Amino acid sequence: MPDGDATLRREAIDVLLGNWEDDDREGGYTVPSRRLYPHQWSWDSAFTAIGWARVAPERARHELESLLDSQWADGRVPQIVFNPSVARDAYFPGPDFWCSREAPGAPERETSGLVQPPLHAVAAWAVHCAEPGLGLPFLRRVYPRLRAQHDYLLRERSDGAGLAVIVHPWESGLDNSPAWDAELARVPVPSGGLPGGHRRRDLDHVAAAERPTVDDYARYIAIAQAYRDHGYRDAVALPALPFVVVDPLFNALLAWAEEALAKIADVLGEPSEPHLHRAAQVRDALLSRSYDPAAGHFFALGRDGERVVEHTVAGLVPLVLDLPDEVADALVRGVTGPRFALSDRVPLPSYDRTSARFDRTRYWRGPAWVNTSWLVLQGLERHGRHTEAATLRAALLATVRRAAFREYFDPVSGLGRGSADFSWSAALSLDLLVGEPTPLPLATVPG
Ligand code: 9WN
Repeated sequence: MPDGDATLRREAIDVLLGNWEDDDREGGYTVPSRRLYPHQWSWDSAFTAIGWARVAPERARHELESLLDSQWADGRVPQIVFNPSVARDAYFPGPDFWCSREAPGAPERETSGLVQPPLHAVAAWAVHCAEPGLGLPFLRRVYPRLRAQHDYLLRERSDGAGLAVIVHPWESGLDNSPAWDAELARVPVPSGGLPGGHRRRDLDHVAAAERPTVDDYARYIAIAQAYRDHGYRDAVALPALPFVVVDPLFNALLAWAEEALAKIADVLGEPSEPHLHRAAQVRDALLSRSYDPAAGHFFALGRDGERVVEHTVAGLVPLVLDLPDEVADALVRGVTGPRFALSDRVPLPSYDRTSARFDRTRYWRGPAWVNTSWLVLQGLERHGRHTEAATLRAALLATVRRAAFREYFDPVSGLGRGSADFSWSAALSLDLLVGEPTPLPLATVPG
């Protein structure tokens, strides 16, 4: 490993160690950022486990198991698991807002009632591959939980036509994506600021221009409150909630994670066919409903099932799946074309650079994030686009070398934005520094 890479690797490990939280239950986990996000976040832990697997697989196993320890009885894996030793108001909305203990089937630890993109089975497979001999008891413990996670999404969150819905922008992981603007516009902005006299804590740590606007935040709280007031019971909440959408990234990761479950089932001597079948069903539903052949892009679906024509990076993530050649080719053209402008200097923007609403600074409305580019990179590898994958890898490593492990980056200048010492930026860099593709599921799904 060249000297520069060894230094970067050491720095990434130091970030993860600094964000590590020892825990009396399953041994510990990594907070996304010490001050901005001082608890455990769901899809962050999946990305972080993929990085830990490269340097300390035992921590990777702890990371996933401590999260799954707070799975709800209905199978949902919560967006946030609150650390009881952290001040209750350190993050807003905190445990006093979510009131999870009042909800049926919630775990002992307080959590939020939402979910996040289901990357966890993919992470579990990567963790297993890091130490296959040691990994079997781990896989045996997590397999039923991961299956329950997917069952929940395809049962309680079904859109009735093969895809899973999300009920809050936070569930997409790309919170203030322009893809949500039209749906959010239907949510009236509560007068008098945040309900209950609450105060945002994010702005104590990050410049307001880099975070969601005041109106968007007020809407996020209003939607979360509506879900909470329905006791997080999907059967009664979904018809009444103001925000119910289908996200291509969320569903692509669900299909990919079903492929990972098939691999895990195989190793454990369980039937893998049902998982491959489900992966194919979700992929096919995405292809028939979310993919727009004229645009060559996957779009979100609004409440009435109509495509939301906004080119966000989420619409490139289905590249992680086995796709017809013409679809994969169109997505790669999207990656290299003017909207996402692949270069070896900065990773992919989160939103279309050619749009009038492209914003270089504000969170998911333009800035480049390590995790979404890493996902697209996995997809490029899967489809044999090694040259483009190498360019994206070079961009990711050049950016963290230049600007360190920031939460996101200006997609034009490469300057760091958001929180410093951000866990998934460090963890996925560790994965990239290994130089070989991550051992992720690349099984061929029956057509
Ligand atoms: C709300 C933790 C999380 C990520 C999300 C990212 C951001 C939270 C927030 O931080 O969201 O979940 O307060 O802004 O958008 O993807 O999981 O890193």
